[in-house]
Amino acid sequence: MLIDKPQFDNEFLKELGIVDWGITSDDKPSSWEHYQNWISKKFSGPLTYLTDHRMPLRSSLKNIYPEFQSALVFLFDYAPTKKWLLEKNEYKYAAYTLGFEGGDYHYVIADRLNKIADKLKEKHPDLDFKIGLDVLPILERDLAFRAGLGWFGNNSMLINRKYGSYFLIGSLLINKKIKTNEAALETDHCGQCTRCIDACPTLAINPETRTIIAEKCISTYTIEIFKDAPAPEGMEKSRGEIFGCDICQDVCPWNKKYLGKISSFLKITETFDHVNFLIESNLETLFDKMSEMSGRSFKKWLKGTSFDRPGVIGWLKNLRSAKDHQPK
Ligand code: B12
Ligand code: SF4
Ligand code: SF4
Repeated sequence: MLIDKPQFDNEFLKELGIVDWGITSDDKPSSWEHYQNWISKKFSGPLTYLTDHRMPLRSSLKNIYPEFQSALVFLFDYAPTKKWLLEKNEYKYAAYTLGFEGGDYHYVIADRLNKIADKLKEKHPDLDFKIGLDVLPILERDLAFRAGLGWFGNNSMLINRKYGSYFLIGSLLINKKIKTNEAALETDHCGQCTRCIDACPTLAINPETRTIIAEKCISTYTIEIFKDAPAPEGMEKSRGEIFGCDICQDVCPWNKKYLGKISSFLKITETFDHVNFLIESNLETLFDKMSEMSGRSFKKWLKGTSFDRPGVIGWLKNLRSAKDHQPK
């Protein structure tokens, strides 16, 4: 069944932190071959969830949601938090970790997407939907590309001409076809620029494929490795990142342009007040506190934030590596 293009007023979108959104009815990623090449070159490194039985599921949205007719794709901004961190020369944490009121974006953005679905259901009570937000086997950058929201940068980020790349991508896959033209696809605006490639301390960006060599990436090392492990070569040239890495975004002119236009902002809710402890503490304090914690008490402490993912062993590995590789 065909439905009219949904209209969301600006105030509603602003309240949800959405800076842009788009629609696509194309269930197949345009960059499927890039993904396959990436896997065959073994660039996925330790990220086995990208190579296991879920890999072929990414070839069509219908594999995970057979009723799929359209996707509404939203960009959830965290640039004001990035600006706040940059003003403080604070690089310990990737900005997305703090950009959603200190909470784990998987919950915060899922709530927001549910609010949008509720709004759609007021008009279309028989609407069915599935939330796309990191967890399902979907190539989400490609989905946003098909919805006309940006291009794939050399750093492999989805970049929007107006809003740069400090946003997360969340989508609603719905069982209705929307009366609208397919989005015009964004063209490449990296031009001759190579700033992200030059700035990456661990040489994790492959310029030919415009993808990341996951095992060299500081983001992989600090978020996805849950055991003790040596840091990637070049870590000493980092800025002291201990959870996630924004270096290849911070140097991007499209981000600088957008940051120049906005105000800095950080909001941590009372629920996540302990996140303030993380921001304010130095390496030694963090190390002392965490080395006394059991795995269970650590998870309980950071529950509901993005920080609990690598567990206490993973965190101690990050802190040890940060101590051993003080920025030069
Ligand atoms: C695994 C993963 C990672 C891994 C691997 C990242 C990678 N680049 O492959 C690690 C842990 C390193 C990581 C790090 C980060 N991630 Co991550 N990650 C994912 C996840 C779960 C899957 C990505 C994936 O499938 N990778 C496989 C590669 C091959 O696919 P891809 O990255 O989507 O790249 C596509 C394009 O680059 C395109 N492409 C490449 N070259 C070319 C050339 C041409 C001509 C064309 C047409 C296409 C094309 O093809 C690829 C396949 O579709 C997604 C969520 C999701 N379900 O999609 C989030 C996601 C990509 N991550 C996200 C974020 C925010 C980050 C970090 C910024 C977090 C941080 N600050 O530490 C960093 C950024 C690192 C970087 N520069 O990419 C966001 C990106 C938002 C955006 N604006 O792009 C996503 C979409 C999560 C979300 N829901 O918002 N991540
Ligand atoms: S996130 Fe950091 S380590 Fe990974 S590619 Fe970007 S700059 Fe390099
Ligand atoms: S830094 Fe330059 S090359 Fe890298 S993504 Fe931004 S515009 Fe593209």
